[in-house]
Amino acid sequence: MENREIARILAETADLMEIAGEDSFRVRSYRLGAAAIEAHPERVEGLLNTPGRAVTEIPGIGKGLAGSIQEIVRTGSCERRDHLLERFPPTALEFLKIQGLGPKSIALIYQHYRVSTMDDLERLCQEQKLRELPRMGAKLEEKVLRSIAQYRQRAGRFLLRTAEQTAGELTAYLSELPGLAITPAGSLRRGRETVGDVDLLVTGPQAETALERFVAYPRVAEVLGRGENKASARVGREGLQVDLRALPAASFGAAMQYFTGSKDHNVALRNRAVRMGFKLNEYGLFRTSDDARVAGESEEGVYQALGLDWIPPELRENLGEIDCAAEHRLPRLIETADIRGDLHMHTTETDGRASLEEMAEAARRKGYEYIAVTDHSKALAMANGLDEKRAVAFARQVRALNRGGLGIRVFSGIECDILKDGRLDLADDALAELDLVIGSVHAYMNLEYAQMTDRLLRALECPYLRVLGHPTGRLLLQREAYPFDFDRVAAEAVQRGVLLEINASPERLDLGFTHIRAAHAKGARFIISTDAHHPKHLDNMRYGVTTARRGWLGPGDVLNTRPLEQFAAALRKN
Ligand code: DGT
Ligand code: CA
Ligand code: CA
Ligand code: ZN
Repeated sequence: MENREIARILAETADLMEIAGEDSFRVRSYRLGAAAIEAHPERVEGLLNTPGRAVTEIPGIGKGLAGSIQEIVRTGSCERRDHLLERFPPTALEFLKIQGLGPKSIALIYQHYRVSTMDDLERLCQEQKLRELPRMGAKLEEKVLRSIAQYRQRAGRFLLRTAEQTAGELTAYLSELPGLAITPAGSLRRGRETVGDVDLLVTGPQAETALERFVAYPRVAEVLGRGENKASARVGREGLQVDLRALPAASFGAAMQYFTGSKDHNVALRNRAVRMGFKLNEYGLFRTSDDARVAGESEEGVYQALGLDWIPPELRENLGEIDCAAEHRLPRLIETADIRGDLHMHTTETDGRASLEEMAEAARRKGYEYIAVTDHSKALAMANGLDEKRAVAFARQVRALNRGGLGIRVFSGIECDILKDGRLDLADDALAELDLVIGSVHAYMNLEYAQMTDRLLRALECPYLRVLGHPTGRLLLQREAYPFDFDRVAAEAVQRGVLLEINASPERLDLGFTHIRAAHAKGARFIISTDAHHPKHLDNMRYGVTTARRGWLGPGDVLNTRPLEQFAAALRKN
């Protein structure tokens, strides 16, 4: 069992305990425990199986929690969670995903009404029954209804990271068959931030055996279908669906093209083929006049026969890429190898899990030339954010560190909260001491459209602000972007030379690709950064790069592709 899975079950237990009104101290210990396990660099299951070692070695894990963790690794759940799941309908955990409903409100709703499904909850709001409960009103009913609609839209989708991990596991498992070529297709290959199901294609002499082997995979929870050249199954505890297709080599390219999609891209491509006197499907490209196969073995071949340059999968959304490919003017997209530094990360000074030196060393090992360390500011009291004095002391510490020959240049930065009224959390003279000021919204996310727009515009007025951090505040599959006039804020950021962050954390990927493209068209420039709270999070950079590619960005659009000297000069210029 992966640490992530253990952490998820602990966090769920904490949520259920809170709904049950259990002691808040104990709830917190489960939640902190979940975070500690998630961030722990070695596999907890391995640790448990090593004689003489115990989970209590991990900071933040006490004796009580250790018992639950052992149970979870052994049985997939723990007694405490099982009891609570019996008391509440299984949808209790789903209700927590509805904005506006915390554990306390959910407990209250359970006490007063017999609700067990999302439909029940929706009906309660429509019948205006929520407002009969203490501290609930018409506004909340509206909010819950809106949130239920959003919930339905994202239900059944998974983070790109989850899809990538499942595909990776299966690829390793199937690769034991000799001569098998395995390729991801679908939204996973296009790098969409969330994925409905994983599409995998295999070809080779053993392709049919691969279907056999796939349905026998130990983590397959349910086989959904098994045909001659296709099998579908739900994999893992999350129940992510995987479609595996076995294909002959002669049409592998055409199948890759077809099953990569998107559907809109395929429809446009097929229309182009028809106009040119061809027929295009997953078996190949055929001349209409005599049914002769013109292409199909390779994807490049298919595009080429249609008079097109090969189109990177990230661009295949029918948003102008086909015309560009016809005119040979597709952009050279940014690649992970172009990135020379990471500019947003946290340390033990606030809510990170590693020291400044450890983060710098991890970044150096990745081959970066520079990093900026950007801990939180004081408004984020829970994270022990820096006040002016600590921020200035930190800048000094970084200057001293750089004199010591770290093998990587460290810039002193801060992720400064944008307060409710748009002022930055720290005074100008402190911000002036730092090399890089990122401004982010972490609280009061439910302001009205106009007020949120004004707040962000006001933040951009601060002369020390260099980057707008995770600019829309979305959390994938959990929280929508806050409402504001994005075009106006992006235009103002361009005017003032403020860069927009593409936050590479797989839970955020904010900005998303449509916003990136819109801002790019206005002349915006970007940074891609991981927001790492642990050295291993530095590896998330690739998700940010994929999102930037989906936004059509090249290396020149992203400041942290610059070599150190150029980058430092660009920072100073402001
Ligand atoms: P997802 O799974 O919802 O994240 O998105 P996709 O794009 O992976 O969609 P999926 O798994 O339903 O299908 C994989 C690809 O197969 C899709 O991107 C394009 C192709 N495809 C599926 N259905 C159709 C269709 O009705 N027409 C065409 N032209 N292509 C289709
Ligand atoms: Ca799919
Ligand atoms: Ca599929
Ligand atoms: Zn942040």
